[in-house]
Amino acid sequence: MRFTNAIVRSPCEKMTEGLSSADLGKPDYTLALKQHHEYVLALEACGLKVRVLPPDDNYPDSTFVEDTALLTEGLAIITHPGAASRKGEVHSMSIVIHEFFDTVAYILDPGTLEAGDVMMVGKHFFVGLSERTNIEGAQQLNSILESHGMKLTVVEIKDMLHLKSGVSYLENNMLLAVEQFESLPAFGHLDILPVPAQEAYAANSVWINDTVLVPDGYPVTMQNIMSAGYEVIVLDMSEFRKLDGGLSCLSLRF
Ligand code: CIR
Repeated sequence: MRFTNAIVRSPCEKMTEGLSSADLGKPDYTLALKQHHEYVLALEACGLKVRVLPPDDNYPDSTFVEDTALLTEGLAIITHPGAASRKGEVHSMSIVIHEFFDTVAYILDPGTLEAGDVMMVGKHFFVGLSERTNIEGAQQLNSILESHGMKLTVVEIKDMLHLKSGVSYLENNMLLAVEQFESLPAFGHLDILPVPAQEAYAANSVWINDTVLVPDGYPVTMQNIMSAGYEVIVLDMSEFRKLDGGLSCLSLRF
């Protein structure tokens, strides 16, 4: 598989009012803009054409575009975020997605789903049930994927925002995972690259065309990923981490 495109949204000044459980203080907007720019450059270095959407102060968390859509080959699914302050983010994203996809499906009330809870492993998807993604949302996603020849497995998650806060698929059958997922039967067919507890934030790393984006400051995980044969690009994510955001959250890749 190769990705050719990405959609990102520049952080808005109101990001300082974004949702957070991190207790790391407010993000510095100027630094966040710089880090976001570096992120875009990294996507381009991986060969992606990047569509940069303008900041949207109506939605403090709108830079975390990953949660608004699930993009698969030939099919886009617009989500229905579980966080009240984020539900409206999907409207402008839906317009952009229609430029790229002919087939677009929607998650609807009472279903909630944020795509940070969805991990793609080829044509097999995994969805985490979280405070943002409920069983109705997962069931709707299952019906949509099934009708397009894809499969969904539900996994329970605990003590994290989204499934992909703790697990990332690096292609080549390789799963980067924190301890709670290391021996989960649902992932039994995958090779596990464990992430030590003190580096849990780095479990959200992103495979793009054989390069892995890794957050700065997690040397064990970075070394493990390199030893597994991947090129890595290290990115400072300090300001997004303050809002519980990881590398995958900042883009839609397809
Ligand atoms: C939120 O709580 O919704 C944002 N502050 C962070 C979203 C991170 N998104 C992701 O993990 N996919």
